[in-house]
Amino acid sequence: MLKGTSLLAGSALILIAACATQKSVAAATTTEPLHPEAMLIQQRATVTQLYNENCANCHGANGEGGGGGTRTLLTREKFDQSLDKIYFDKVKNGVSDAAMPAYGSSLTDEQIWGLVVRVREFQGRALRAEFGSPKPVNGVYQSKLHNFKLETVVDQGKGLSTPWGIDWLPDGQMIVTNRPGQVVLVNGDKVTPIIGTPQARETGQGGMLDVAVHPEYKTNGWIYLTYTDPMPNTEDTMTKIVRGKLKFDGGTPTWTNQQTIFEVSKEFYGRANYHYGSRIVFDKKGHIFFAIGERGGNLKAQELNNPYGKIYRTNEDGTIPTDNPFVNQVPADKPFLKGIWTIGHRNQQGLVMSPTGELWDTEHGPRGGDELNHIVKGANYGWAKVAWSINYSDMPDWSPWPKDGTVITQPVSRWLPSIGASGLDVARGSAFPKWKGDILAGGLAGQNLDRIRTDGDKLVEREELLHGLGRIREVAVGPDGNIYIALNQPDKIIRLVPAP
Ligand code: HEC
Ligand SMILES: [Ca+2]
Repeated sequence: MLKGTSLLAGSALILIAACATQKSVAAATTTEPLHPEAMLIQQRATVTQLYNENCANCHGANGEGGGGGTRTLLTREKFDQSLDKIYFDKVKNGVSDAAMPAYGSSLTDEQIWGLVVRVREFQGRALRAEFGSPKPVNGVYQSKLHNFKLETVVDQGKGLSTPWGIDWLPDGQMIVTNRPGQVVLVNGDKVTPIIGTPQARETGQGGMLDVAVHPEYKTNGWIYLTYTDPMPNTEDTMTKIVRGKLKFDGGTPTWTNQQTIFEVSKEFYGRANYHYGSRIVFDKKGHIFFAIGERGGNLKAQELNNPYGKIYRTNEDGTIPTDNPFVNQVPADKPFLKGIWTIGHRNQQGLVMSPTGELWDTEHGPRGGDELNHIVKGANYGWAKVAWSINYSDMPDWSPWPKDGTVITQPVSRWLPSIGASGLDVARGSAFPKWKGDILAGGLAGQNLDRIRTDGDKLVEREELLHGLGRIREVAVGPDGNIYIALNQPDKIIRLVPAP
């Protein structure tokens, strides 16, 4: 560490180094306080600076090890979330038999956690470079439990544009949302726009979002849509949910009978054009669940006086079940908040009700810390009090463990580094019997499809099935049990089908 310090020019970095050096020495010898200016600069240090000044000298510039008797951190065994807390504790308390200093007195918990995330970023990059992506052999992907191949369902240039949600009508036609605003029917590879769907505003992450066909569609004809609703004459928007029916006018599908299911008061429309959520699922007991993102509200996700960063449960017509967890705690003049089921979410772009009745979400962390959560009535999922992330600015702004006693339900699985979690379903049906009950999760920036097996709230395994084919925005198991994927860049729908 001292050697690293002497190589540096420029006052700020030297002061950070001096601060950390002095402290780790101090921890061993005296309790002399840091120079106030050095302390202040250390408080403002980015994770990159903290790593380079405190850790690189022993662990190498990218975690490859070699200095101070360290071995490489870049192995598959070490790239395991069950070690996250162990790593945190080792950095905080030191490794006495291995000459690793303790940083608990010189770095905050947030800084130490940020360094663990940094190590995860090194590992993610190095392991991808070393092992690459799942690759087909003669068109067949060989995963642990099933071989599969990919088929194109709707190719590029056939009428899809940033496809966001997929569901099926009982006659086998697919219904797909295009984020710029259209909702389309897909028959074979023929794409037909539905006339008269609500006007969504495509802005940032917003637009036409999810679609869900009622499980009793044959008898009631309901289709649900979530979208970015614009406030007229302003830039303000908010997630809104409606349902409607299809009428076929001389073959042209037309949206009719629209009813509003979820709409917040105008004071909650805002200029932020991100973190809308938004997925919608049925529990087949007369309720829907849907996810509304935090809309840039951060800690507002913790409060019951606003709609941001929550998962909701309402009856299928939008009315409120009397046994919802917060009906008596939300402001009386904002009845739409009575639908709140859970709090503390960030941007939930995956939501699924498993065939056994378990509700799961995936949501985006900032840099690192995308989450798979088991959603349980009334629980708090932590944002923005805690997170498994570094901030986009490279500042260590969070640790995963609350210090103020708040009870947080932690993710069952987390992605460090981030995948941009989006699209979630549970494998079922006869096509992939050995995957039955496994969670299938997609990633945008990560361009990955992961299969996740859990045992209660414990992660059993996570296997990457696909990587690098495009941004995966939606994952949906079809009526045939095949696994359909909406890709963005290129904009198309593909499916996994079993292969010998
Ligand atoms: C003086 C050298 C030294 C410095 C400085 C140092 N470490 Fe270590 N660290 C070690 C040694 C030695 C081990 C024992 C494991 C090994 O063989 O690599 C270790 C272990 C670890 C482990 C646990 C690895 C495992 O597989 O269990 C983590 C995580 C870690 N260090 C992170 C850091 C971070 C983050 C910093 C900077 C804040 C840091 N270390 C600073 C020497 C150092
Ligand atoms: Ca969380």
